[in-house]
Amino acid sequence: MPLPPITPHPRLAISTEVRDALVDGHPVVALESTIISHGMPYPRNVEMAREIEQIIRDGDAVPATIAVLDGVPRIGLSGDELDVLGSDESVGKVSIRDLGYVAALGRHGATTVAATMRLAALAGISVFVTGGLGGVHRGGESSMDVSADLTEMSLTEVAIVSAGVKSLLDIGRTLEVLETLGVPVVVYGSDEFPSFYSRSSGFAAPMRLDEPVQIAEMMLAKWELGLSGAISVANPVPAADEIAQVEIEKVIVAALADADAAGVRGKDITPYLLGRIVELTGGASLETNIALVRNNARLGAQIAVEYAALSA
Ligand code: PSU
Ligand code: MN
Repeated sequence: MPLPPITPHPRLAISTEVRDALVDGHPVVALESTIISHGMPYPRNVEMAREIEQIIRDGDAVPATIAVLDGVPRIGLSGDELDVLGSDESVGKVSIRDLGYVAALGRHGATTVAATMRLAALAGISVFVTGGLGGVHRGGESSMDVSADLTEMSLTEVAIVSAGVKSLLDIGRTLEVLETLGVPVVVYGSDEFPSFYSRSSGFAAPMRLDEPVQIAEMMLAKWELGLSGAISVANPVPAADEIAQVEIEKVIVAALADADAAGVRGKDITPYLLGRIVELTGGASLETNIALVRNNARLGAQIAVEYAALSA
């Protein structure tokens, strides 16, 4: 077996399949695990995780789902390990600040966008697919509840494909913070920034590209210029699967009121709201959520294939 181009990081456990792909310069797509453990109910979460991995494979790339198991950051998981993440109640939500803690204590952790990005970059993976980004929460200008996903994007060299930012966050302030942090936001094939459940948000696309190869060229150009940090690629949910903005807005307002009444704060807010929105929409939001992740997986694989070709 050929040796990896760089010494593998001593704190990471990279699966054989992912390591071989990285050594060969084959396209690899990282996937997060908070969406599995804290973003969707069991067993749909595990079914989604397996299906997404298959979509990436069908797109000629290797999937690398990332999580912490027994304190070890793992890059590339087995089907059984996905099942543990989806069903074991002891799996915590791990963002950047939590990584050292769960690693030292030997715990399981589902990694957020921020933590997954960092681990993907440590492993040498350049493309990452998720559902929605964290951002500035509504009222964040006084609560200061701003996801570490945003600061991490200013640091880590990964292209991250999402369906935009949910309107349970403050989309306008989230876009402003990303601009301040120097993070480019590229909308794929649309002039409007998407709001996760909907193709529209009321905010214009800061940048627009229509071809995966253009996104790969932008990755290369940005990073060769020494501009570290991520490229946020926002991929609007397919029209057939979207929930109209006016409709989801009513549900979000109700869910936010419920969170307030229940006293939910900090890292528990996003999982709580996602669960409540699924209940209030009678499951429709879950179908939209799964559809948009599928759509992101298809685009992510295409970008990874183009980027691998350009980097060869
Ligand atoms: N948005 C979703 N589903 C999710 C998340 C966001 O539609 O599962 C998760 C992601 O892992 C994201 C995290 O990184 O929530 C943000 O949490 P916080 O705001 O606590 O940083
Ligand atoms: Mn927060």
